[in-house]
Amino acid sequence: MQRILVTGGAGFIGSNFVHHLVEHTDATVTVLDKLTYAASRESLAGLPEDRVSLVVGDIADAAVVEPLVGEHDAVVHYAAESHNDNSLSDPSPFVQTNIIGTFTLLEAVRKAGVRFHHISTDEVYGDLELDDPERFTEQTPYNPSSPYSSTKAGSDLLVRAWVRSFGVQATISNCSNNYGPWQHIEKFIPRQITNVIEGIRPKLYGAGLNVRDWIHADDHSSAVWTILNKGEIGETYLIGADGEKNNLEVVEMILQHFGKAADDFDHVTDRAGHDLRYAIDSTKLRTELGWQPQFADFEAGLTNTIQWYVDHADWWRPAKQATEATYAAKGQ
Ligand code: NAD
Ligand code: TDX
Repeated sequence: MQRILVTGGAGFIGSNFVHHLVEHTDATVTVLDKLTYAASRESLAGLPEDRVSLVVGDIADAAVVEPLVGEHDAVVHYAAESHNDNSLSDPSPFVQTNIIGTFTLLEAVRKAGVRFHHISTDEVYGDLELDDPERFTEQTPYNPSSPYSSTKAGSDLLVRAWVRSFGVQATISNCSNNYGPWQHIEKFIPRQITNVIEGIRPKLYGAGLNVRDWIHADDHSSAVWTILNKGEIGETYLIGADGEKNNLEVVEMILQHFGKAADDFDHVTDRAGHDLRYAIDSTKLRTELGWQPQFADFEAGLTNTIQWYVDHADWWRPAKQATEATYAAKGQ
């Protein structure tokens, strides 16, 4: 599998995957990315030009997608509108990119006979009670809550139908919450790290008891490469690293890292329809394909990530004021 097309490869997790391919494989990579507000060319800077190229374009534009897909051996599809809060303010680009964009890619891989891997989220399963002993598995019924997660669920179902009806050679992965370098500062962990650096108190939605199952983006990348190479066509794999933490615990860790008092944060307006808890059982991926995460210690991974944001203020600071103004207008 030598020529790989990575959609959304200038975003947070997609760019991590491109770095992973350059470091751990001999594949050549084309990134197809619309360069929305969430993208960053800097995340791809310094990669070898004979291995990685960028095409700026929209995954929903068949005139761009179809010739490009035909020149590759596999498509790994990360491109999406990815932020729940934005999907509550304006769902329209979520339907366009996540559903129409995925449909456009599926038609292209169907015509060209190209292998497809679809990146999705655990949010398609809805949420769990805090004291539920069960975690999400590949058998959990779909029950998405937000415009974001419902469009991701819709895109997953399109992939399943294209496998069954047209014989498209596709796999799907549903991963839990990622953290690491290059994540946009609208997202929870980078927002709170950069708040503390800027002297702003962290902002917790509601009581802060909602639980997320954190995984380092590098572990997500190694899992996707494993599935692309060893996964069974038509199968879904859940990706997670047993990293459950509630939001309050994460904010307290960040405050402690900077030597601040544990209660030096604000409770703000809760997210509408806020999912309570996500938790992944990744037994299938571990036992059938032999994958294991490398960042088992969340606190160590968080410390590295904090240091990365300290060292890369030139990258995120230009977006900070506008990001906070958007939240402030919503009481968040
Ligand atoms: P991101 O918002 O950081 O990056 C998305 C990228 O897609 C950006 O570079 C953007 O420019 C590009 N893009 C958006 N619309 C496009 C279009 N129409 N055409 C071409 N490119 C377009 O997102 P992320 O957090 O890196 O998430 C990547 C994927 O992983 C998404 O599919 C998301 O659903 C999934 N995922 C994310 C997480 C998480 O915790 N962030 C967890 C599980 C799954
Ligand atoms: O300022 C905040 N305060 C806060 O308490 C923000 C931005 C978030 N939160 C809470 C909401 C969630 O419970 O933190 C948790 C994480 O929030 P997000 O970073 O917005 O992530 P989430 O909504 O869980 O979705 C993420 O994981 C699954 C990604 O954004 C999705 O793309 C992915 O599918």
